[in-house]
Amino acid sequence: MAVARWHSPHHRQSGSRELQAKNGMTEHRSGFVSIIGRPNVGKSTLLNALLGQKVAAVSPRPQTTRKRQLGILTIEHAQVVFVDTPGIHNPHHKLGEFLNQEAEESLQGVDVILWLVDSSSAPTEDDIRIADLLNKLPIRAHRLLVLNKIDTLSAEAEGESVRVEAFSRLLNHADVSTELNTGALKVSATKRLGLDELREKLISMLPEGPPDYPEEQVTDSYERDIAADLIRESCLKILRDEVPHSLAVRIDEFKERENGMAYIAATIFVERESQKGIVIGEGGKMLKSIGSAARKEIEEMGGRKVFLEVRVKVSKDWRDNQNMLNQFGYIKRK
Ligand SMILES: Nc1nc2c(ncn2[C@@H]2O[C@H](COP(=O)(O)OP(=O)(O)OP(=O)(O)O)[C@@H](O)[C@H]2O)c(=O)[nH]1
Ligand SMILES: [Mg+2]
Repeated sequence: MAVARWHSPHHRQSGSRELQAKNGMTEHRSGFVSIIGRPNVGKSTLLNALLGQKVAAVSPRPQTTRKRQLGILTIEHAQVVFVDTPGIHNPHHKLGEFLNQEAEESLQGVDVILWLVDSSSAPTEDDIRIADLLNKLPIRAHRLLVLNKIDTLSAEAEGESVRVEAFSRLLNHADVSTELNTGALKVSATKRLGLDELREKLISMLPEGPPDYPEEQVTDSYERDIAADLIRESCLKILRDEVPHSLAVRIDEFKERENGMAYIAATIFVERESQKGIVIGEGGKMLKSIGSAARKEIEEMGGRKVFLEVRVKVSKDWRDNQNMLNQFGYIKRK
């Protein structure tokens, strides 16, 4: 997989493309689309579905995504650089503050802000918080309201329009594209409904210009960072209680072996001794299933066999410990 470092949208090289656009030399469009929304609405699922490949961890639990991540879609007439972000919520730890900051910073300097909402429930406090942020934005990027999970709504059209109305009412309408009642902006990321229309709508909102990234590049994340997220994803899916939120994963070693396999050693950090016991499970059973589910995902991502070794360590209350947050790369950029 082609990977590179995070590039802030502010740092993209846009000079040449502005010139090209001015000269009318191209009808190619390119730009940045931030996907924001409260936790668990399906932002990362939507990103993966739009790209047609998995670059972002996904789970049924909130706060799966912890860092901004680019997903780059290159097609013949356009390049869309999606920014997947952590869910915006009411924070209870330093970690939560970091997550919100990651998401809020992604509102700056992008061409389109895609506000993804969960159509299976009425707007929540977090949705209101996000709408307020969007209404207060000094620089007006295009904003687009998209309803996800329409597969969960009953067949009566009434359910959909009630939801569209409830969410769009939260926005200051002067310059919002909500495309009410067109059906174009109601999607199901898991059932792949409405994605072609959404993609074309987004492209039409981007400026003309050449691509910012090489066509083979699909994300800005290193494979080892995605591997850490996939291990955390498998914990989030397999563990039942509150433990998953107290989890962080560090990759200690990532080596390509001559036989074509990769060797990965990772540590799962939890906040308390009791949680360590839960993650390891009776006779190490739980850790074994976490490791084997993660290994499969990492193998699929890299297209090669992986030998994965995982251990568990306690780092007391790390979610409120700035040093530990730094170690895991949850570092405020400003
Ligand atoms: N029924 C249904 N479920 C969906 C759909 N899209 C996503 N989901 C589910 O919603 C859950 C959350 O998905 P994520 O993609 O991790 O959500 P997120 O918004 O990235 O969450 P955070 O990273 O925690 O902010 C997962 O269980 C998905 O399978 C959809 O269109 N329909
Ligand atoms: Mg996510």
